[in-house]
Amino acid sequence: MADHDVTVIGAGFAGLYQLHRLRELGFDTRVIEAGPEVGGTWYWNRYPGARCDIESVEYSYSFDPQLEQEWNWTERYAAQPEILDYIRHVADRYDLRRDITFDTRVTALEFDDATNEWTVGTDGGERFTSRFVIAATGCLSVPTRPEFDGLENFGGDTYWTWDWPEQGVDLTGKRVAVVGTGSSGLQTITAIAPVVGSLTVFQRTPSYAVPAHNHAIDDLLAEVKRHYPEFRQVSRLTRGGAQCGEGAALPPFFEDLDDGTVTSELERRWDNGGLCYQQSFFDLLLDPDANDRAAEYARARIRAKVNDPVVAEKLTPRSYPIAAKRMCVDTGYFEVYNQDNVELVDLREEPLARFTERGIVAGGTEREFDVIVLATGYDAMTGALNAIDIRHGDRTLREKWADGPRTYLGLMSADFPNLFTVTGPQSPSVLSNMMTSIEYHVDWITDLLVHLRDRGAVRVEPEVEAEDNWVNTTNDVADLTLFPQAASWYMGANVPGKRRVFLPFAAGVGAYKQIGDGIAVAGYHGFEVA
Ligand code: NA7
Repeated sequence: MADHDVTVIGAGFAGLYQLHRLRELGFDTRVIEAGPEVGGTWYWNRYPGARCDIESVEYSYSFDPQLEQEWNWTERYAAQPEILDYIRHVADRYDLRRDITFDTRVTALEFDDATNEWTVGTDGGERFTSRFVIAATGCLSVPTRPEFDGLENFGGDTYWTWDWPEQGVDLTGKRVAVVGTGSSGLQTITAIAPVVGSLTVFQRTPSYAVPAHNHAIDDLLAEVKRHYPEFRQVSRLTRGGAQCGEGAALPPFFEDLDDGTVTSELERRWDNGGLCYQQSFFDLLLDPDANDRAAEYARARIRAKVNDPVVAEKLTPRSYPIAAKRMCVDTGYFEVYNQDNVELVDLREEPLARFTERGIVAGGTEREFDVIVLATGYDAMTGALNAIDIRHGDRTLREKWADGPRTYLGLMSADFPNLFTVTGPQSPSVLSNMMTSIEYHVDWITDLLVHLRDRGAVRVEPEVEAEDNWVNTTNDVADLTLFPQAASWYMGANVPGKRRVFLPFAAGVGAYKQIGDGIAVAGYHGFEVA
């Protein structure tokens, strides 16, 4: 008999909820967490200004109506400390910590056909067996570490956004460089600009960023709480797992709108703020004309914020369709460049050559700094799984996925039985409100484990044909969209040597739920159970 029924890897939002569900149902469950605390991405990403870009009323658990009613978010978009408080509260409220082993990383998984169990190996040297393993390892949890020439020679302080010191860093009056202008870079830059002595931003690609219009949410929260269950039902059937203030209404098709309405629709969305701008038209990521209009409107709004037209031009994204790379949500980012002590270095014009003891050489100029902040991103969606030596027989999952991930529903991979991924590749995950996707996957996996237990089954895996069909479907959907036109982490394009395939399932959370529900109702069609 295995040491545990289920091993869950990771104690972020997904791992905690998975533990709660399984324990309630009597499964002996153990969670292994690399960090010293619960929270996953919200534990590690404590850089200045770190904030969620999905609204708080949506980015929260829905499984317990009492929790939903009792927890009070303070802002429309919650900052990292408040989200971490919430996760800690959940861990304590449901007494989850007693089944979590902290400061321990799963390094190896090996499946034994004779026992239908996984042997789990950790970096602490422990080995134990588990009937099932659920990887709740996060989609953006393994940072890339670009090989910057001479980085180790820098004599000042270097910080990565994903590993910011818990006690914080005093940047008052310091000469600071930031490399990277995705969400992490933008948020850091905006937060530190008021206190630093000088700030130099090294930008390779400008980001489309929509203003957050963040504010206190007392009234909105009270309103949502009055009908929270119905509110959640609606969110689960939307494309992005969040309503964008529009309820169940679908966005209009671009070609159905006259010119004036197109502009007013864009203006309304932009002024409301946030990622929902990309919902301006249903076909914004399908129709190049729709995308061009939304992009041009965004560019004009961005340019209008920056006083120096040369700097404004450098900050204006042009090289890819809007929203084909993850958009950012900003709280005064572009206005930072109106400060006299802020410089933007466009790495396309002035390539980054090397780091030196004193600073950074780009475009033949050495600039000197006290502190360098690196906000250079993640090996998204497959990084955490590929970091574990996952073996069945003479094959590893890494080898199987060398040309891109192969999964059924983003939940399992053929020939790797009894191993599940929460928000895995080829599921909507990073294109959605992660909380909606996490809860759906955890509930789906839990139902399947109960189904197996009820039948005395000990093994489940996808049929190869079902998996092939799902891979093709995922690719076909992606090919209908403009997503592949951007060199994004959705495509694996930010990791040297990573195969470029579109990683998430792009047809939306609502469509995915209908497929997933249908497969379950049909007796887990496409899965082999033994
Ligand atoms: P992102 O969005 O991947 O951003 C990373 C940034 O770092 C981006 O601007 C990159 O430029 C830049 N980068 C990466 N490597 C280099 C090198 N070698 N030289 C210069 N610049 C570089 O990561 P984030 O952490 O900001 O956000 C991740 C997600 O977290 C975000 O999308 C939200 O979902 C939450 P590039 O664009 O590749 O030219």
